[in-house]
Parts: sequence; structure tokens; C-alpha cells
Amino acid sequence: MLNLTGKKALVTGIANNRSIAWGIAQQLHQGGAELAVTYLPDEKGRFEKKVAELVEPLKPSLFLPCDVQNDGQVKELFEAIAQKWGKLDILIHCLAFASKDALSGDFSSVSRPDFAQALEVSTYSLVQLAAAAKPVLAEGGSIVTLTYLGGVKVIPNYNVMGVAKAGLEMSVRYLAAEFGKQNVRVNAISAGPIRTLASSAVGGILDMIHHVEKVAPLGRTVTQTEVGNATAFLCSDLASGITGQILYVDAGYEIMGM
Ligand code: NAD
Ligand code: 0WE
Repeated sequence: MLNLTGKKALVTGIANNRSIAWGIAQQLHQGGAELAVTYLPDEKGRFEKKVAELVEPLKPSLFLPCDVQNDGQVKELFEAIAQKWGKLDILIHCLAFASKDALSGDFSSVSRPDFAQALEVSTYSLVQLAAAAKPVLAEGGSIVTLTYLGGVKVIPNYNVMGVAKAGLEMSVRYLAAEFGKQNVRVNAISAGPIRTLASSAVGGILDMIHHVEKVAPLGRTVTQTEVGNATAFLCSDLASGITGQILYVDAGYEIMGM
């Protein structure tokens, strides 16, 4: 059965109690994994306080800042993991960012800096974290990232994030091919739309969720806990034969053509 006892897991992307990463952290903890949690630092330290209070019940062994646009922070994060644990079994990449301007209007109106930032934060960061983790990633380890259907099909207003997710999904395959040599698996979960800090900032997200509720085979959207459970499975030895895959956790929406 699902057992993550003895596994050391790094979870990125928790901003609040609606974050998909929070659903993942809880299910990894439930499975018996020991956690390291990162937060995106801001000037006032608001996220640090909020995330620290939220994750306190999971008793993380490490709690550190990680802005993926800051190479120094990424370096210090993995130095801390090497020192504390000497290994890492699970790496959860659950972050994305694009300028709000780029998430509405014509796709072709995206500026060069907004395009570059979306791909740097949402796509390159997976490669960056995987490379930084490589020396400590244990045999039998697992990397999981979060993607969205907008990286495969056109979703109105997803725009440059769609390009970022397409790149992310292809990065999963190249990383899987490379990391397989050390018996580390790399997969993505393509989640259906969920109300989170990131998605709530998007105009029309509720209409999109209602559309999915009407069309999806299960007649509803998915929860952070369901994404967390699928992630726990991919990180467990039950999934030892699965790598390079995009697993849809979307109540079946992706299979529908009409
Ligand atoms: P969220 O806002 O809770 O999480 C996004 C996280 O990205 C935040 O914790 C934020 O701090 C982090 N982040 C942004 N810029 C960063 C940076 N420079 N360095 C480090 N961290 C940074 O929203 P969410 O919906 O839980 O998003 C998590 C992941 O799930 C994203 O990859 C998103 O694309 C993906 N996803 C979301 C949905 C959805 O509908 N909510 C569906 C499919 C996939
Ligand atoms: O990947 C995402 C969220 C991505 C995201 C959202 C924001 C809003 C606030 C990245 N960067 C930002 N930057 C901000 O300033 N999702 C899958 C959720 C989502 O976002 C959409 C969606 C869906 C679904 C954007 C447009 C259309 C649909």
C-alpha cells in the first residue's frame, strides 16, 4: 500500500490554504514523508508568517525561502537539504507566474519581458530545481510538477502560460530520459481548474469551472486533496514503473470532444 515512510520531500509553491501545493504537502505527510517547505519571500514577510503557521501541524524539518529567480536562494536551499538529510527522495514543483497583463487580450500582444518571465518562473524553474537537486536525489526518487490543459489546447486568456506549460511538459520528458539513469522518475500532473490564489486572480475563472462541471465525466471539478493523492501515488514505490508521463487529474474533462 501507499507508504512514504522514510522519504524526504521538498514541497515548493505553498502560498495559502488553497494552494495545490498545500493539498500535496498534506497527502505526502499523511503517507509518512518528512517535509521541507519553501515560501516565496516578500518585503513584509507576510508569506513567510502565513505559510509557517499553515504548515506547522506537518512539522516540517526545513522551512526556507525560495524565489526561483534568485540563484543564491536555490543554492542555499539545497545546501540546507544536503546538510540536514544528505539525500532527497521527492521534489514537488508547484509554481508558476506570468504578468497579469499577459493573461488577457491578444496572445500576440505579450511583451518580451513578460514572455521571458513566464517561461523563466514557470518552466525553467523545473529544470533549475531538478539540476540543483540532482546530486542529492536518491535512487527510487520522484519529481512531480503541475501542469494544465492550456499547455496542449488553446484555453482563452491562458496565453503565454500555455506556451510555458507546453515547455514544462516537454521538460518533463527530457528530464525523465536523463534522470532515469539514476532511477529517479519525473512526471507531471495536469490538474483541472481549481480556485486558488493564482486562478482567482484570473477573470472568468468561475465560468470556466462551471463549464468543466457541466462537461466533465464526473460532473464536477477536482480538489487539492485529489491532486495531492495522485501526487503521493506518483512519489510512492507503487508508481515505480511510471516516468515521463502527464497524468490528468481533471474529473475526465480532457477526454471530451463535445
Ligand atoms: P498558488 O498561487 O497557490 O501557487 C502558485 C505558487 O507559485 C505560489 O505559492 C507562489 O508563491 C509561487 N511562485 C510564484 N512565483 C514564484 C517564484 N519566483 N519563486 C518561487 N515561487 C513562486 O496557485 P496554484 O493554482 O496552487 O498553482 C500551483 C501550480 O498548479 C502552478 O504550476 C499552476 O500552473 C498549476 N495548476 C493550477 C491549476 C488551477 O486551476 N489552480 C490547474 C492546473 C495547474
Ligand atoms: O496555471 C494556472 C495559473 C497561472 C497563473 C495565474 C496568475 C494570476 C495572477 C500565473 N500567473 C498569474 N499571475 C497573476 O498575476 N492555472 C491553470 C489557473 C488558470 O489560470 C488561467 C486559467 C486557469 C484555469 C488564466 C487564464 C485562463 C484560465
